[in-house]
Amino acid sequence: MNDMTPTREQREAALEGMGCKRKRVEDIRFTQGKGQYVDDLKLPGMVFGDFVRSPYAHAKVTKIDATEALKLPGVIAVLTAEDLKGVNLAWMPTLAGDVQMVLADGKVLYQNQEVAFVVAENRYIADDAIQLVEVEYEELPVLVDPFQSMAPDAPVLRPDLEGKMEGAHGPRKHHNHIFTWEVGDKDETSKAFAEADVTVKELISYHRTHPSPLETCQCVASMDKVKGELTVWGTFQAPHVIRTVASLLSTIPEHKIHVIAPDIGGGFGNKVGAYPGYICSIVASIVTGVPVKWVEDRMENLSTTSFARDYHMTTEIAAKSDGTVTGLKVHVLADHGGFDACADPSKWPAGFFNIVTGSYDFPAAHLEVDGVYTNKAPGGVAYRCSFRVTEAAYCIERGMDILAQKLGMDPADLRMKNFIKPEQFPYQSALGWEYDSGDYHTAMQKAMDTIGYRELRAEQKAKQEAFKRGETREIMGIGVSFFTEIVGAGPSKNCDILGVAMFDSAEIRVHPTGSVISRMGTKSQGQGHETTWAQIIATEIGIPAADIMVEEGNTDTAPYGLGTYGSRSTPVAGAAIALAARKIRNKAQMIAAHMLEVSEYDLEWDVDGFQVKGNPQARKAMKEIAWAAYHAPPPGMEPGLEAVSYYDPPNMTYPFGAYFCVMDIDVDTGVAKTRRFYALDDCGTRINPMIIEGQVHGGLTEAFAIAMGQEIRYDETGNVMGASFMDFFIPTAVETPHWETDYTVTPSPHHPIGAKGVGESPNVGGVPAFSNAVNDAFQFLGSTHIQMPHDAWRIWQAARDLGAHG
Ligand code: MCN
Ligand code: CUM
Repeated sequence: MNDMTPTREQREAALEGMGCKRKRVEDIRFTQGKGQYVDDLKLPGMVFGDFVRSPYAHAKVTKIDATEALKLPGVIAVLTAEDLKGVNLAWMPTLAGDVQMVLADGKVLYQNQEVAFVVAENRYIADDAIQLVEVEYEELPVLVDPFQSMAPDAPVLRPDLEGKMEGAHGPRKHHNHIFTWEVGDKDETSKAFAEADVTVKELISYHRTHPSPLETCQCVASMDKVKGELTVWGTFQAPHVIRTVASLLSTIPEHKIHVIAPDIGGGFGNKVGAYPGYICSIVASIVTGVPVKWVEDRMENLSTTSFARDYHMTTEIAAKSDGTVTGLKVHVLADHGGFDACADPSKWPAGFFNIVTGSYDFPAAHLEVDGVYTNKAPGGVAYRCSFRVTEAAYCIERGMDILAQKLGMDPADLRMKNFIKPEQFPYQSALGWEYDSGDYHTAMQKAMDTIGYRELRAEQKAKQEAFKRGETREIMGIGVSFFTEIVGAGPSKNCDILGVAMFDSAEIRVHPTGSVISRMGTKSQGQGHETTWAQIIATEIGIPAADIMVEEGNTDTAPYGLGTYGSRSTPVAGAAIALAARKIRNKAQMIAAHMLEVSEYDLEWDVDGFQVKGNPQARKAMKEIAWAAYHAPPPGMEPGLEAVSYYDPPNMTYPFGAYFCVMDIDVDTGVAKTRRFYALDDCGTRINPMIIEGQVHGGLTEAFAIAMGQEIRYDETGNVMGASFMDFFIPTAVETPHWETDYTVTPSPHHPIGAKGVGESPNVGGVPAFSNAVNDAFQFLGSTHIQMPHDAWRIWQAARDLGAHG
């Protein structure tokens, strides 16, 4: 070996494979303003579409007159529900098994609902024309409170469902009822409650909020009437699903539909669903024969395109006097707005909310969810949530704190006592999940030691006494949160979207010179897939990540996949990538054996090539093997070096984490300052520690926003408050706390590289940590539960109601 021969460590470092803090390759274009987003697209002859929207939350639409609008120079068309009926698209199916108006068909069900679609030469003309479309409304009684939805005299929101007492998920109890979803053993649970030493019960509400990505939802639809081909560029988290849905709805054959998701400026779940803007743009392009662009503004995005949460969870826990939990009972009232357009796998009307037993060994549990209609925007689930896992984590983590308070126990100790033990994995939960792996005690202990938990409790106690003596107006809260996530939807046995199983895919092609193009069925919106997917391939086939190009989002070139949401990309596509790479490595082994004139069984893999066992000098690097694959493959072997893998996961993955929030609250102003926030995450094998840290920082910032103020609120007439960034809390660097991150590694036993998802964990664990901190601060004044969001005004009110203002 001469001095120039790289060492094994150097060869390994050159790969920038799994475990490497590789810098994000996509940022080279993003930070230079060179990303290509939908709105950057300018096609010859392209026109613009925009919506006439309803000012009322509930009204009959008695007349739409576009005469004056059509007279405005530059206006090309005005589409209404009547026009869409001609192509059978006035209503569209939702992912949740409901139907949704594309344009108001006789009535509107929420403020800013789409009433007509104006198509004009440019956006300015379209906006002017909107003012000229004359719409007559007849106001109807408005229903905003989900607790009133099923009152006997509640207004009928959905006359189209009148008399239909069977919904997509079973029987309906009332004209505004959508579904009841029941899981668990009711009798067992009742028995646990009857025999309990201690029980607690609380209504824990998770308010309505919105993912609000910086880039709003948008698309460009272009129908080539000569070829009969439709191309749609759009902000799609799941491009293939959009293609299939577009084909089913339009009857254009699927191979003649090209769906392209270019760079996406944040999704956070907002870009999973199908919205009226997409349908109207497609129809308008079919009608006009020119490309039609639709770009939402901020208010439209916040007030109509999906929402998140709006879960009202009556939570009961039964326990022994020593703190051992024996039963959990949860009833959820779920506000779905005017249409049930929740984005869940088909069989899961409340997502994976039945992870609500959390990290604890509940012998018995029972859950019931009722979905109801109200005069609010449809959508739901989306916002860094893993299909209602964030609501579930909030529910159980608040619940455990409330139980600790009743028992007079420390909330961290109560959790430790009830954790599922390492030897219990794989663990069967009372509500039907099989947790793959976990080591909760180790994670919790590490978190407590790092943050100095006992010292903080001592400090808090001293502060409470000082407060009572009138020496300070500041109180201190310590928020404890330990979450178990469930990500990786999902196994075809129980996960599908509109009947398509939720597998994912990867295709890898090694070129003759040893560089690689790879394509996946997922679609990054900021998660850094171009960086991390290359790292998996680099480790698996020994080609440097820098020589591997990752491409997502073009349905013509990428293998069919179900997209990116529910932190499913690593658990599902990540596995497909590893398995496709292993197919390549297997073929490479045969080629290397031929080149070295040995049996393939005499070879072993080493970093970036195959070597003869016991004679490492005799080796062939993957680059040499790639060349041979194209010019001199072994006799009888097909040339080329590429592979495709479709992966149907055997189970979900269950990441977990221990989060602690230390907060100081001024009772006179209601201002809460986060002194420390510590987040320990376990997502199994870590592909890129820096990307994970970025994901955690982002998710925690969103958790902070949600817990501390972000809200989509409605007044009693259904006016949506907070539909602009003036009112909707978006934390900047000024408000955002400093994040301390940490980790443990408990690999997933069923995932080819042991990795679990992480993208949504910080939101799932973060919200309860913040809320528990606020609640913990006020406990000593006799408070049991303060509802979110905890903005200064509401904290001030809570302090006043507890008599803290003297
Ligand atoms: N990762 C890793 N090691 C692991 C797990 C993940 O290095 N053990 C890396 C992955 O390779 C990937 C990233 O972390 O680059 C996120 O992976 P994963 O947890 O699999 O989540 P997804 O890629 O499926 O992303 C979806 C998730 C969701 S559902 C929301 S919502 C959310 C989130 O990602 N939206 C985001 N993070 C976001 N981050 C940005 N910047 N923008 C969004 O819209
Ligand atoms: Cu639930 S928000 Mo993400 O699944 O895109």
